[in-house]
Amino acid sequence: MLEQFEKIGSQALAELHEVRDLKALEDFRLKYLSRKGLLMQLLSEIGRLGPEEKPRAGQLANKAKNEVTAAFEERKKALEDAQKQRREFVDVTLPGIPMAIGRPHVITQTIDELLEIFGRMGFGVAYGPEVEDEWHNFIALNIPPEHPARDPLDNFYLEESLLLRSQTSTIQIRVMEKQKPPIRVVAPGRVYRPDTVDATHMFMFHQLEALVVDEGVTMVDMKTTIEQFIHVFFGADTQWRFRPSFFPFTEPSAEVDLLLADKSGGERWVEMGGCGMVDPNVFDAVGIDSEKYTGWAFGFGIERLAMRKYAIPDVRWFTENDLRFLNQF
Ligand code: 2NL
Repeated sequence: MLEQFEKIGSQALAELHEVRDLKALEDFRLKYLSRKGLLMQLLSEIGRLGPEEKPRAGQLANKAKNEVTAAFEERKKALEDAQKQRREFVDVTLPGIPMAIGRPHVITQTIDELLEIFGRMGFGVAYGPEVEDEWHNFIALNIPPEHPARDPLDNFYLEESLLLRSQTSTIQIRVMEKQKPPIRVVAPGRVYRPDTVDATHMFMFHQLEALVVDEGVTMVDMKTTIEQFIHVFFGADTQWRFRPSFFPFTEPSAEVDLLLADKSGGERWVEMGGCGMVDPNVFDAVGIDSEKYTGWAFGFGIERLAMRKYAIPDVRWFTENDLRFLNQF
């Protein structure tokens, strides 16, 4: 009986030595240490021994139980630590998780393309402030105080006669104030008008303006430049037309229309922007000799250009930050 106590103890320790995972450890616990396990059975049998064997048996049984329990706890901790480490292990040889790479917004891409095309035709680039004074936004552009374009309800006025510019012509005025002819420049930028937002209107959009001033500049230069641009940007077979119009800052003036396929398979003329020969009053305002110099200018809506080129039906999509839209460009 006494040898059996020692045998079971060392047998348990030997088996525990072979335990490699927590599942086997649990099997081990059930076999030896649980209420019906072998070691507990031995302890319960002590009661049936004679008085001369009992103390020694109790000693051995308790020693075996304590040793096995201690070894069990040690093993358990070791296995749990190993498992935790395995969970935290980083395999540096695995391929990395690719970073999501961003891209320029479709409007930025369009502006880049416009600057590239006009750059190849010899145009420089100018920028200007989005908060403007009435001189650059209206007065120098020959827009008188009573003109409807100056209506407070049609502009974002700030304090002290400042406003968010309603057209990028303000940049061209600033260019002509600083620089004397020859001038050959395009000006991209944001403009602001309090329009009710729908598929074709926003309170903010982008414009590209061009301005050419030199001696002997005529409407032929304007028409040729616009045609070259349309053929490069939209394709050489794109049809377009001038339609007579009026702007306070140009005389004569024209709207530029593109011929586009419409939904029902037909065609229709759509407006892209306006242009014209710089009004002599504008030259007078910036101190350029209107007897010596002539010039032409246009203003195109950049959203409109992108919408026509990529068949985008709704101007609101540009500012919704929906990646399903943006990732297509
Ligand atoms: C439109 C019309 C236009 C201009 C902008 C311009 C600038 C100066 C002098 C004369 Cl400094 N003209 N710019 C000329 C004609 C039309 O824009 O409907 N844009 C969307």
